[in-house]
Amino acid sequence: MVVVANPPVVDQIPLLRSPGPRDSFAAVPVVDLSRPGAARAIVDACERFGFFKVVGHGVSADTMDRAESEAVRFFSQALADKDRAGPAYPPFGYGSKRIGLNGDMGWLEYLLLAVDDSASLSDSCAAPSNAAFRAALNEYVAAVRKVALRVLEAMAEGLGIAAADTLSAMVTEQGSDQVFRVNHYPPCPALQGLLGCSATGFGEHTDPQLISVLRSNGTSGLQIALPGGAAAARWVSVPSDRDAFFVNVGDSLQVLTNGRFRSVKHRVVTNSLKSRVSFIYFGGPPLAQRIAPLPELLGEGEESLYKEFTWGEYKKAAYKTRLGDNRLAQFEKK
Ligand code: GA4
Repeated sequence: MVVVANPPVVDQIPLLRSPGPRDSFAAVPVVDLSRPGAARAIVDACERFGFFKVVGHGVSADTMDRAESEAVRFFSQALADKDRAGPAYPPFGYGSKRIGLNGDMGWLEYLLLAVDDSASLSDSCAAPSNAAFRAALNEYVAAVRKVALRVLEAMAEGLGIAAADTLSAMVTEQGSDQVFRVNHYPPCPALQGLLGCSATGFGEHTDPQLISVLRSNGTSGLQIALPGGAAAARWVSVPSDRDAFFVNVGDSLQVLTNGRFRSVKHRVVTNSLKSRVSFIYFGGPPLAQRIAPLPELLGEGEESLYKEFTWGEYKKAAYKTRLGDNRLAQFEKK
């Protein structure tokens, strides 16, 4: 009898070209939230890249460090203990390597958690059960959500929308669909020998919500696609900054602005030596929220580029797609 060993799991994870120094996105737009002019700078960055870095946010290093060290402690447990916090589908809790429901794989493990109306981790998911970890995450989520709301208010101001809370209210309304994700990308030394290649940590995708706010430890790995016009998009590496937040425009915000803001394509490349830990807050609206261009943003005679849909409809459609699919395509008016 021939016994065929299961292929090592890394065989199922696509490879990417390892980033080099020349791929570094030195020109990442930096917005100081504490200074006048932030609103204008945010709108500019959202139009050009759908991505920017936030400093001057006022979140204490303590809040970030405590959440990070508790996360490191959680992920250093034995797999059997972590599995007790899962499976991640449907969809909340601990997950490892499998992303979504349709066969995407990445070199990571994660916690996917729901955030309730009062900005705490939802009690409907018992994971993580450790009280110190939960408390640290709750403190962090409350702080990062405030940053997200300030950014959404600044966007409305920069876009010239009269009601300052037009966008932020969508993620503070009762029943808003807020999600929090803790990602751990272990180093992938198996690939050290394969010259120039790294495992995909999280494959290329856009985020479906309005806005995502990310913070990572000092290990790089995040890349964004710079719009290439007629040419192919160029992937650039975002230098890590553990004291800053990085904001992504999501698909829903692209639609609300009728394409003026870009939903940024991004991915994570695994480091061969160091682990990366990241936290991402995803601000989504209630399921019944209609996602359509804000009337204030439509010029005379300008029509929506998209068919009408609710966030619930978009989310349902998103979960049927593969990570790298263009999810908005089926909602574009031809
Ligand atoms: C991308 C943004 C968030 O991480 C997420 C992801 C979700 C998941 O991991 O379950 C999705 C992905 C994300 C988009 C398409 C679908 C759903 C995996 C996937 C293949 C939590 C989200 O909301 O959408």
